[in-house]
Amino acid sequence: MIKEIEQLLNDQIKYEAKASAQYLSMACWADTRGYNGIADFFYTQSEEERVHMTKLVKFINERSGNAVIPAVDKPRDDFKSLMELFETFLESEEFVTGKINNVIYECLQHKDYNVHNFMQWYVAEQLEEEATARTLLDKLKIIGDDKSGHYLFDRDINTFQVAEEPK
Ligand code: OFO
Repeated sequence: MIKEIEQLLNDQIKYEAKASAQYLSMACWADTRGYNGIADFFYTQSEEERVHMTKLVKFINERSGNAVIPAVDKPRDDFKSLMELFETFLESEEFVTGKINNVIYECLQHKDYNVHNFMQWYVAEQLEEEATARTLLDKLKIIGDDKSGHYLFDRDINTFQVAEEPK
């Protein structure tokens, strides 16, 4: 495996681990404030990010590279509102998308079409996750500060059109 690309994939492991920890922290925030639906949503998101991380770990190791498991900083847990919680979700997804686009760009520079092909799964996944984050944020903007709206949002979040993992 090309060393520069291996390093970028290892960096990507860190970003997926960071997202997983962040969403677990967001699940805790919601869980301790009575938002059980939102908590479930973020527990699931956290698991998914862990799967994304493991997929990279295995890919690197199977191609005779060395996956490095990173330390992860303490995630944020100081959200002032549901709006801030979901803004953080969208920001996190946009950040990861930017990093994935950079891996794709470097794959093309190095003519590494193998990794380029592998990363297409992540491109599709990011599209879905960003769309989900925007949809949920749009709904919260409609609801504003209305407490009964928050109650319904929490109750229905897992019935909104939430994207599935690409195959
Ligand atoms: Fe790993 O899927 Fe989003 O961040």
